[in-house]
Amino acid sequence: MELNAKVYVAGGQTLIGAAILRRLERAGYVNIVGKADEEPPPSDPAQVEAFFARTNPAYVFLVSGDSGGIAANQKYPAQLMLDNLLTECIVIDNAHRYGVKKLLYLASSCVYPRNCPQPMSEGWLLTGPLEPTNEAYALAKLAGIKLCQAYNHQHGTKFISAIPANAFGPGDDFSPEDSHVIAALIRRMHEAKNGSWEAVDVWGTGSPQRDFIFVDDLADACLFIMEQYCEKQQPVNVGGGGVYSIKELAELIKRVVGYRGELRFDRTKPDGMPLKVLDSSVLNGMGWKSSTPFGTALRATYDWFLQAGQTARPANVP
Ligand code: GFB
Repeated sequence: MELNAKVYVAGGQTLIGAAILRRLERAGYVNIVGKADEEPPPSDPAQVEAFFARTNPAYVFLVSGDSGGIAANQKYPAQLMLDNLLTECIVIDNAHRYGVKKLLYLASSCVYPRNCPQPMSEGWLLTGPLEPTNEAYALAKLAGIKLCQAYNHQHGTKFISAIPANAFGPGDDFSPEDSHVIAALIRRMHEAKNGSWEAVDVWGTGSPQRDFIFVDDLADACLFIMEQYCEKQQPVNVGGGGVYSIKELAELIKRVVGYRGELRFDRTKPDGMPLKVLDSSVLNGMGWKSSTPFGTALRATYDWFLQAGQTARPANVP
């Protein structure tokens, strides 16, 4: 990917898209199209087509599509599924018709079966039933992977896919109900500290385990994959390297935020997938590893929340 190549990040205003844009700019890419207000709504076919006709990007990072945490997935399955299906169909088809050299589609670790052997390697895709709390979203993400492969097969395109662990970081959605766990707990513990609450609710039993990736590391991986990964019929996992139970995570966030009260596990709320850890040996073997220590990444996320997050627009769901 030459530094003067035209690059488009579909979903440039999402957590991950914004981090990819920052990373591209830091690397010296000077020809990024569709930034900020210039980005067409990715689920509007006419505007996306006009955008591709006008700008002719050579490389596309496809990270658009609504997303949310476990509660948002249960409340808005139709919207999450529809928005993701629409944006991937529209962007992928235009990428083919306007001759994009290479496209990287970002799926999600919820594409693996609920009872997948851990850590989950790429070969386990489509081998069992999905986690019910996010089945609709996961099916849309699986469709995105398969759509890339179908275009490669039928049209000879170079559309690859990556499967990231649970991403978090500056720019995250900190809405109390619909966000993912890290943003939700940072916000709740911050409010609890300021309000001198005795206890903070943590959803579920605290025992599920997750593989978290700092969004700046994920953006770095996306550039690496765009440049180095060529396997068109097999997606590649992007794990964060560390695995934490929700209880361990809550204790860490408590320390970062400086909250001194108790943690109260709310067992009326769902746990979701019991274990979700990516096997990143393919990507690690190619020479990429996430590098930000988890504590540093949590601190950077809290710092961002203190500056901007409390007033930031909830990102991705209505
Ligand atoms: O981050 P989260 O919503 O993602 O939840 P998933 C992870 C775990 O944290 C679950 C627990 O066991 C939650 O019950 N948790 C504890 C909380 N307290 C909270 C809280 O206040 N808010 C939230 N959100 N969780 C998502 C999928 O699943 O993973 C999406 O729903 C997407 O589709 C994403 O794939 C990566 O890992 O459970």
